[in-house]
Amino acid sequence: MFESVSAAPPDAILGLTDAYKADPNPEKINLGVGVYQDEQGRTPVLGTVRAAAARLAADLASKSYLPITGSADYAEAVQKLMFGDQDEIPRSRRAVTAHTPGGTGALRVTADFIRQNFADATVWMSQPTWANHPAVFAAAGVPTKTYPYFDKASNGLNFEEMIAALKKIPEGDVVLLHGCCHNPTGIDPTAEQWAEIAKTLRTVGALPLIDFAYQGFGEGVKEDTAGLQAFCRPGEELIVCSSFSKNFGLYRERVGAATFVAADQDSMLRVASQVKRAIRSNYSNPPSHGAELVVTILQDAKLRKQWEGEVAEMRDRINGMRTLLVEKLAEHGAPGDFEFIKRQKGMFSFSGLTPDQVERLKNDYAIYIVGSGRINVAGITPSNVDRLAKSMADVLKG
Ligand code: PLP
Ligand code: TYF
Repeated sequence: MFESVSAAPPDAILGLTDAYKADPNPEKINLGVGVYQDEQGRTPVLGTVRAAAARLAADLASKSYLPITGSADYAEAVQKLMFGDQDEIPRSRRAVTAHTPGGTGALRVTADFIRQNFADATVWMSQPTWANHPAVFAAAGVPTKTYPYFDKASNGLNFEEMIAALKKIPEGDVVLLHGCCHNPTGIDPTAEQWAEIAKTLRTVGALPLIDFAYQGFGEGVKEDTAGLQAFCRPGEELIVCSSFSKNFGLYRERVGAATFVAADQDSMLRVASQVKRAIRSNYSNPPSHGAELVVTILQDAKLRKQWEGEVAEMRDRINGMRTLLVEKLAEHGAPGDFEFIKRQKGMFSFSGLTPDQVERLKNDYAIYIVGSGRINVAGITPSNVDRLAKSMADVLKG
């Protein structure tokens, strides 16, 4: 039967890593997949993760199954991390958090939940958004549509058109927002804009779905919850899909969470039963190790503080590279104003490079960038920034 199977296209982002690995050029630069790298181009295991792993190895109690939604300790730690001092939601016990395999697992559980419980709902996504977003919802049979987000002219947010589109969304639809560090643009709404977005969704009766994959990479672990907070009003519903791949460097451990905030505890219990149903027929129950590492770090005051320092170090290095890249582009006479790169938040920079220019960078300079022109700033180092800026300047000059 397999002879009738046609080849599927590679993942637009992960496929780029394969092409990079196969490139024999010793000066090649990988700015594709969103993985943090240090000054030496390595993706290190965080010191806090090493310390937590050592503790877990010594104290390992059991490898029996976890509950379908994971451990209660993890759910509590995740809620504390994202809701912070604003603890009305955890206190009123109106949210259920399921530990999922990564942020992608959280999105898929959410997609299945939406399909099974709101059969007519459409999920609205920013234009552009993470390449995997439409695919995850499509795989679950959930229709998707887009709302305007990026303004090419200003390299900023097209807020007026975004709000105008959100105002037309039918009641009962779901609106996917990036909690911080928008992927791929690096452009986040301001606090005032978040408040207006929340108000608009409230008015039309749409359900907010926050994808929170980069907490700590924008302004800070606490600061980056500002957008989310706009939706946390007593009695209001929302869904949050968290990922700890980036901020704990736990990519391959697959640590994420889907949190469903209901109006009250009674409603939450019914939602929780449906979330469990969605998980049972998917992966049954989550893997434990990565989540145990996260809980160990977040529950220990000293490790927690140290972890915040490690996140700050990653954030500061990325921002340092933004500044350096802008300087180097000017030095090499790249045409245009690149100050916007410094204003963008998180790992990515939407560079404005055209698909043609991205292709030339790959073929002629062995520099790998996603076709949309998205650069993983975390892949820039003091040793490759000069060659990168010179190559970018070359292709930009035509
Ligand atoms: N959502 C966004 C916006 C992302 O950039 C990513 C990146 O990996 C994810 C979700 C998925 O995270 P994970 O790797 O934990 O599945
Ligand atoms: O956008 C990125 O680069 C990260 C990593 O299918 C990623 O979110 C990319 C593609 C993918 C899974 C993860």
